[in-house]
Amino acid sequence: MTHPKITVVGAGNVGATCALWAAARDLGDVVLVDIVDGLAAGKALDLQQTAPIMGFAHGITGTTDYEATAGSDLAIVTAGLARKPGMSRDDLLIKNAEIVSGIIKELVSASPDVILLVVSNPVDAMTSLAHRAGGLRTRRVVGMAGVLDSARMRTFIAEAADVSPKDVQAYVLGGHGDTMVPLVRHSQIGGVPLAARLSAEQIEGIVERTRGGGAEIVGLLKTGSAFYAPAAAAVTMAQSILRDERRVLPSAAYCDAEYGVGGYFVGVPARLGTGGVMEVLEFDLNADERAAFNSSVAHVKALVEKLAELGY
Ligand code: 2OP
Repeated sequence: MTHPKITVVGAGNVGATCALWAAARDLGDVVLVDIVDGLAAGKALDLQQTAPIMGFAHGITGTTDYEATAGSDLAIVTAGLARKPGMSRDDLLIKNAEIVSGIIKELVSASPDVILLVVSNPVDAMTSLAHRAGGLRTRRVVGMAGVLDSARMRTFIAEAADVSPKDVQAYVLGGHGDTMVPLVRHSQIGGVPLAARLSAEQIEGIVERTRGGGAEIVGLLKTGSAFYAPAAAAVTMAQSILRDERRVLPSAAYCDAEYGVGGYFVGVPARLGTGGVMEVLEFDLNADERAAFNSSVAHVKALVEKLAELGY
């Protein structure tokens, strides 16, 4: 695609930063949408005026009207409430279900071939809702979570090991919440297992800080949640899809037989390229990892079933 069209729904901190990162990487023409009059248009105009300085060629526009999103190749959905200190992501379920459901219907009506990349929380449940509300094939719907959680884990490992975060590989699977599963055994520093360089206490501390990574930032900001790293994670996934990079990235992807999940969107390694999720890759999980993963999946299933009871 020479000029992919990317819609970003929600011009708050996450959405506006997605537009910024997408523009900086010259991914395509960006349409930023928000219900608040002037918000998307103002931020888009401001971002467009960085083009001469940052050197990107694509355009950015802002609107309240979904007609302007028509023919989008990919849509990043960031709209919805963010949590406040003391809240869990699950506390956003009902309100964000109402918001996201309406957005998905508008998006797919204007762009029947769109790929949906969901960021709104609780993201595994919102991704499942987006799939049902949009009626798209499962591979064309994916949620952003594992790239963010893994980036946090990689950052903490790099800090503790005094190495570049670029040379740290870490994987976090399962739901994007307190039950997420940092896979210590599959994480490495330049190919070297963590245990070769970090103590058991350090590793346990990193696992706990990763699980609490979102809440740590909410506690500091007090008025909302993280947005720079979530946006960078979403745009990295979008780039792999739009440029057919076929990166293997932890993503909330549809799993049926995979990992024995049985038909839900949950965080797993996914090969992202043209058409969205090309493949779910299966890690070898030991008994403890499998138990933690199954527990996380069960939590996601409970949220999805709660949405189904409410008609989503
Ligand atoms: C986070 O973990 C917002 O869920 C996102 O920061």
